[in-house]
Amino acid sequence: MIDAEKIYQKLKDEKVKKAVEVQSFVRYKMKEFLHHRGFVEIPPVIISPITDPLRHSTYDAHIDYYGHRYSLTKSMIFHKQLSLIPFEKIFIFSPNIRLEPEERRATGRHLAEFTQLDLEVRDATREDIMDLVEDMLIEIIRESKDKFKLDVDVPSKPFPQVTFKEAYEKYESDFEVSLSREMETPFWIIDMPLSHREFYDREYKDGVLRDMDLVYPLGFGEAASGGEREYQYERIVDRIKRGGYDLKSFELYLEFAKKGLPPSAGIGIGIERLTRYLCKLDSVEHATLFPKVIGEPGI
Ligand code: ASN
Repeated sequence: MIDAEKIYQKLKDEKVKKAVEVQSFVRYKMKEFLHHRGFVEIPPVIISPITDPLRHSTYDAHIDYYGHRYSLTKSMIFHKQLSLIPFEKIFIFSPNIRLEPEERRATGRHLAEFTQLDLEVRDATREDIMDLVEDMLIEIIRESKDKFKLDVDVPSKPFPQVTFKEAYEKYESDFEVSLSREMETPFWIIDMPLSHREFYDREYKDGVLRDMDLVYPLGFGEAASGGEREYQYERIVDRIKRGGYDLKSFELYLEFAKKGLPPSAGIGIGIERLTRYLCKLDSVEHATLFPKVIGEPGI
């Protein structure tokens, strides 16, 4: 049952009000920053026959319309690649639906509906994107801290980097949580193995990818993920097969890949997670007015 009283009280919660104000400012500043760097904002895609299959388990959400099956967008990765046919640099405030399993509820970082600032740049390297994100976050954290008197440190460049292998050897599978608790500044985990990521992140050594996660310090966990992309038809086919997928599920995407996709790199930054980090909230559910908390009905 939907708890209307709880939702009503949340709308009067000063902590939530402030977080949404901070988020509004963050979105405005992100747009400004990216416009200055020559990016074009494209509108979000909410339903499509192609969406991110995602490596981790989420339940599929579909709607059927005139005999066509549309998925609700889990991420716009494929549309980002296609948007680089007309444009060199694009971004979207992309609403994503991910019907996450119950066990993710306790992370404080997952909602069934959230928004990511998703950006992609033609002919870019992973390092170009890391450099851009560092500049953008430093500016946004500094300006939000000043405007809202936030208790957050302004990081400096370059953010520390650790490879997946180093992190795994030190902390085993829980490395992201352990490192996040230990660090005092945002940092990158790079070179994820193929088994941990989707087929669209580019492989450069046997089974190692040209990709990266940005992680917040003080236990706030994953902030963003991205990488360089596979864009050549034959390589994409090979990666889909090695990922254990049926080629048929990606028929349409493969048709586009055959016609030609530009090389690119990009990243997606969770907006509610950034808000949570800036405002030091215990959960992303307090970073938005109408959260879809995992396992709990919302409006
Ligand atoms: N937005 C991510 C990226 O650019 C993909 C995702 O959200 N799964 O790599």
